[in-house]
Amino acid sequence: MDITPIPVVTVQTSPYDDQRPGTSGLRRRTVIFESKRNYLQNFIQSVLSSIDLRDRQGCTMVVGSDGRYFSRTAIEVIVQMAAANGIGRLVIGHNGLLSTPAVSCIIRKIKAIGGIILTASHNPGGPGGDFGIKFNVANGGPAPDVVTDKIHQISRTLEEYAICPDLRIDLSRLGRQDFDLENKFKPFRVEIVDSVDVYLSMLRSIFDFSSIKGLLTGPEQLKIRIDAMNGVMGPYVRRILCDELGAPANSAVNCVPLEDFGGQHPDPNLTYASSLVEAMKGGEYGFGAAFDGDGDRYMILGQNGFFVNPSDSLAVIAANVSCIPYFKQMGVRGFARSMPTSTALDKVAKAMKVAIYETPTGWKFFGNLMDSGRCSLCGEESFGTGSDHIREKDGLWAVLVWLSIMAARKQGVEEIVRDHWARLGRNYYCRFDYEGVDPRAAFFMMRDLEAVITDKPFIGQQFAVGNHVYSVEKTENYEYIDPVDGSVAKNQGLRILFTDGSRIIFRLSGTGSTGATIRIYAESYERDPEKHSKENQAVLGPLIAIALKISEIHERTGRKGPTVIT
Ligand code: G16
Repeated sequence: MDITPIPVVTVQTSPYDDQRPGTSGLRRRTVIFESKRNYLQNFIQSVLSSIDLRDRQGCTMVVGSDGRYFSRTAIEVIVQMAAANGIGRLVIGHNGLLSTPAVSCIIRKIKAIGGIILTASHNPGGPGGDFGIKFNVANGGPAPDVVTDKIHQISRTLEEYAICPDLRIDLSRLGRQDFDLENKFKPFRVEIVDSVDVYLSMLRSIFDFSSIKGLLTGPEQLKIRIDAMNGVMGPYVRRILCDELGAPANSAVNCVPLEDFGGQHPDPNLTYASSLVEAMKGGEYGFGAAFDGDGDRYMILGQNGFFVNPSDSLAVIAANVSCIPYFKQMGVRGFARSMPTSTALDKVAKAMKVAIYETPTGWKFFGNLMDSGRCSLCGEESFGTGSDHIREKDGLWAVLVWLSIMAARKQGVEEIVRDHWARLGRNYYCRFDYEGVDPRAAFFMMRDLEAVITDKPFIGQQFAVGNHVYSVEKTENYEYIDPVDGSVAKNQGLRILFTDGSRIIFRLSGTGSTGATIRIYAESYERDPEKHSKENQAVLGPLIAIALKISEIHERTGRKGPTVIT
């Protein structure tokens, strides 16, 4: 215990009007956090003030980061401000590192009031990249709209913040550090914990480690290649997949968390994880996976680079829950997917007679469903799958699910997916992203498109492309009423449903840091197994052509094509 009490000071500040959290947290260019006076402090004060004073005093919070540039500075400020705002204890990952799923796991395990995760997820990092702050609540999940609205309200009128500028901690020293403060909130304790331990013991209780180990080390050993993309997952991959489950050390690449992710985009998709894709195409490995910066997103590849679309991954996992001890023990209460995620999961739910929920994009919407016992497994097209073991999507958990399924079914990735399609049909699916679009152009495009598609004559309209005719069955600006608390989320995406089950969806992303990102999602269902080996583009091309035509996206944004196609 330090002997001299540490002073608590109040600092005058001016509010910002752009601190509304997006789909998950506040994401901005790093330079904004670094150079705009008190930009970080204002947001942290708004987060802390959003917690009722009676709940805040003496409570415990979890803090972690994906290791990106500016995280250490931000953690120091958060520690100083948490102490000054009456938080009793902070549990922080060793060297500041904790994956987003690990934060969710620890919040639940130690019954913390919430947690702060310093990450801009899959966005690039470094001084020229992005920085972000996620705030998770007591259930371990992202703050729901009612909380983020409150944070935003506070941030718009904030005039001062409280801080202990002299308080210093050592992030590299495991164990407790106690501080005596010059105010009524004392003592203040910081606990530096191993980044992997608690999360690992949770995974042990969910999976049959010996069966996965058998797959990775047995006589017919499955060769895997795991890419941690220089993000936070490196230590988790090494410890869990290599040390615990026996995968050879050279199965894991890019496992040292780097402040700028090695100059790369830590986004596990076919574009940004291209080196993994190339390695898998060589045929040497039977299973490949990559994670994003903070470890909640994942991508699965099979031998020769066979890509598992995230919506299919969710559906395959749902259809094979019996391979996982956790689900065998807990049973399956319901499935959920975000609205733009393909309806492949719905086919599984129907076959298994399990309830299915459709929610807006954003993991926060799954929280109420899981807390109320309605949902056991959920996922999104944006490379996220998870279950009610925590309240975040969980990349490494998904990898262990896949390995468990492969061990139980004694099949490769492609075989499992093709069997699934043969049984329930294939949902061809793709997403076009237009990043960094002028926000006004994006706004007006969406506004006018809504007027076009919700105009009565649009229903029943037929679009003939090639030899296919698509008839519009239903259109809407998607709105969600939470079945648990009745809260309403409006404006969650424009969708056009066709009579043959095809869908086109338009949405503005809530995770970009500059300009607007327009996403177009296209989906088409094919029951006939004879037609399951077509190129995505060939099947979805007509739908994309319709989408481009009715939105006039290229004309209105000045773009010639999308930035990324998934
Ligand atoms: C966040 C949310 C996800 C959401 C994704 C994409 O993920 O947690 O629920 O699907 O953003 O959102 P948008 O389409 O609005 O960009 P992450 O991994 O970025 O934190």
